[in-house]
Amino acid sequence: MVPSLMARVLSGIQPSGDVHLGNYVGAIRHWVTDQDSIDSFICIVDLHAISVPQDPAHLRAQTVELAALLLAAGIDPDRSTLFVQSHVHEHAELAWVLNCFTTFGELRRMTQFKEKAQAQAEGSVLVGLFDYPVLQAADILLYQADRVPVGEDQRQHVELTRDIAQRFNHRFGETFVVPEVAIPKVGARIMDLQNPAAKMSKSAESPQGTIGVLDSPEDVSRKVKAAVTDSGRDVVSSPDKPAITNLLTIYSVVTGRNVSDIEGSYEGRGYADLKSDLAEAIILFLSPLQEQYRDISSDPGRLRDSLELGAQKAQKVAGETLHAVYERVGFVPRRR
Ligand code: ATP
Ligand code: LTN
Repeated sequence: MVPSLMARVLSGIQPSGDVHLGNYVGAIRHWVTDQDSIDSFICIVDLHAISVPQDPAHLRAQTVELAALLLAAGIDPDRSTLFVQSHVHEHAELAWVLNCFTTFGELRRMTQFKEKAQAQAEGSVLVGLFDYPVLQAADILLYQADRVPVGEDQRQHVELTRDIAQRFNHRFGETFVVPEVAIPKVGARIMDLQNPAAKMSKSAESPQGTIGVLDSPEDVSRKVKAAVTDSGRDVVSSPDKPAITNLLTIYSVVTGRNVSDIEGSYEGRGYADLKSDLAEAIILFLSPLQEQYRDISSDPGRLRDSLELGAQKAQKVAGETLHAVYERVGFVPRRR
């Protein structure tokens, strides 16, 4: 296997909020299956997380939990490069340089910033929140990533990354790979159990509608039973039945059966049967992941070793890129 012949892909995930079924089936599972065909870098973005206030102990615990979950899901630290952003100081350093090649106007136009800033009084909007996309550009450009898989809401940040890379390359000669945005085909988009019009999300107001991958069987049953349903009583997937459609999608994802097959087996039965079977199916689906998670969490030394290996592999690539950048912008090299 020659890594340089495989596409390099960088994924970022925030250690804020509990990982839910949507994150798992929509993103993490793909990272696991793609490990053999791509050169995968997976970055737990703790520097980004502090762009909104965080409790230190909570942030630390969430970062460790996310790392353990990714390993439990099957990310192999030998095949993929899994690391914590703050372990690789080159991220913050490149972000500074890129700040000097990004305009105030560009950042002011970022939709995510506008939305998040609008929700707060001006006096409390942090500069880090404004600068968030530049740090994201540094994450991507340090690794010379060919592709960046993100949801639609992050497209604008990757477009900005491309602009910054092109600007830098134009001024100083080829330095960065200009990355492509990869928006995954919608496929299984899991919706909130309490509001099937909104996607299941870490930042949802009510945790009732979100199934955490570490939820206990009791919590899963309770949430599935409390899920909103549609009028009527036929178990069918259709545009006028968004709630039942979502339950059937989840059923299909966790069992591998297709939706029409599942519909067939509920002919003449009602929503209650569907819900109790679905709860069982989700519990069964999550159980190996939870078992692996417990196993990995019980050995903090091994977890730290995996993250150390990831940081070393990441830093090797990041260091080379930063070195080239420093040279190009005119910094005097340090005597080795
Ligand atoms: P937040 O609520 O803070 O935006 P989130 O739950 O939407 O968080 P992200 O961190 O934005 O999660 O996304 C992590 C990954 O999970 C992305 O690749 C995203 O496409 C995927 N993902 C998030 N929610 C869902 C969902 N409901 N169904 C399928 N995939 C999802
Ligand atoms: N902003 C992204 C998280 C993120 C990211 C990245 C994604 C930070 N750095 C680099 C891809 C590549 C989010 O909120 N999902």
